[in-house]
Amino acid sequence: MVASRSALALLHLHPRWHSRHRSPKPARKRPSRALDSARRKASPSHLLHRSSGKAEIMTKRKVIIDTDTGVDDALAIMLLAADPEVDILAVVSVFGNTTGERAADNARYVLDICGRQDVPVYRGSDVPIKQELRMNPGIHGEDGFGNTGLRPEVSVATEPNGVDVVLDLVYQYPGEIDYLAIGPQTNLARALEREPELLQKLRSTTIVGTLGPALYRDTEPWADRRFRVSRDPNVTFDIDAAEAVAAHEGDVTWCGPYVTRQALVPEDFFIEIAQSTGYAPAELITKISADYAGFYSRSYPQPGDERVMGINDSMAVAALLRPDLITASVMRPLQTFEDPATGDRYLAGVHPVKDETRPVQRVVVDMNFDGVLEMIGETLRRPLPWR
Ligand SMILES: [Ca+2]
Repeated sequence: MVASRSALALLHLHPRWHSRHRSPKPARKRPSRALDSARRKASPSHLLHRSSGKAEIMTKRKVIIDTDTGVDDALAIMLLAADPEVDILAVVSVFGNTTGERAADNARYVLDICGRQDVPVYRGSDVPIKQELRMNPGIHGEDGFGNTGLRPEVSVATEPNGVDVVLDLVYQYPGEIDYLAIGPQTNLARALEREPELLQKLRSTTIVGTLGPALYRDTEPWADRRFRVSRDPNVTFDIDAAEAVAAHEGDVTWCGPYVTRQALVPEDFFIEIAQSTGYAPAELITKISADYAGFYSRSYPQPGDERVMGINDSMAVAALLRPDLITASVMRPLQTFEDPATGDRYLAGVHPVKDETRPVQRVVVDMNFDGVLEMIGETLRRPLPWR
């Protein structure tokens, strides 16, 4: 009896554990419109796994990455690019930390550095659904890469459009894809306009955004020191997109700054790995993060003036790949709040009202930060090539 109670407690704390390990739904045929079929042939989604002398087919986890590639996005992409059990079907760009164009090229650059030329990158949304375009040059530099000017040998083409590719992949692999959105949710919203059941056709959707869980009847959830610096740009830069995602049913997990800003990693952590290994991915992080770490160190002063940096987007990757690292989450409907001083609008998970009709989505409350850091360290110390 004790054992079964423990098992229930585990499921309660980690509600996605069950859903992440369910069997994929049977595939449904649908014609592909924009997908590069050559790429699919080049990267099989199955690999031969040998154990106990017998050959077994092990299905890789299929992931789409939707990114406004800045510094922490680069690290997040690396975590997925290095994982032999992950098949990155596509990387789609979105404006945010930088322009959509640079976000695409930066993602290409990261993947090339990691030896993952096989992973395709597509241009997604360059502007929000309705509101004016805003970006984050003060944190990630004009180019998203700390004004280093690094660019891939070949820029990402404007066609096919990333939203078309996402829809094609979802129809090709219904119920099998884990979607990771680590920028504004504009691509998701545009895909939802065309496929209202998108989130139900995905295996899961993990998003960096929301203020987290609002206190009971709180009307000002943004008034928290964790948000005083850069707030929640992924949501505020396109609130209409965020609201569209929040309004649809699906296995959606929001991992916002409430969680991610708690983990400020010493800059020396990355410098030490780069210097001791000489590996290109770790060296890239140290190259592009000098200004980024300066921003975080000024914004969140540390004892002894230690320089630190945020790893926001890596938290979402950890939540996706290692749900055991989520130490607490709550299921909540999401509600929009407006800060009258700035006019910025936010989403926060609120307590359900009587006869609640809004979709209930998962809001991460806390994570095992040491576990996430260990995951990052193991990744960056892994010799190339990563495939
Ligand atoms: Ca991001």
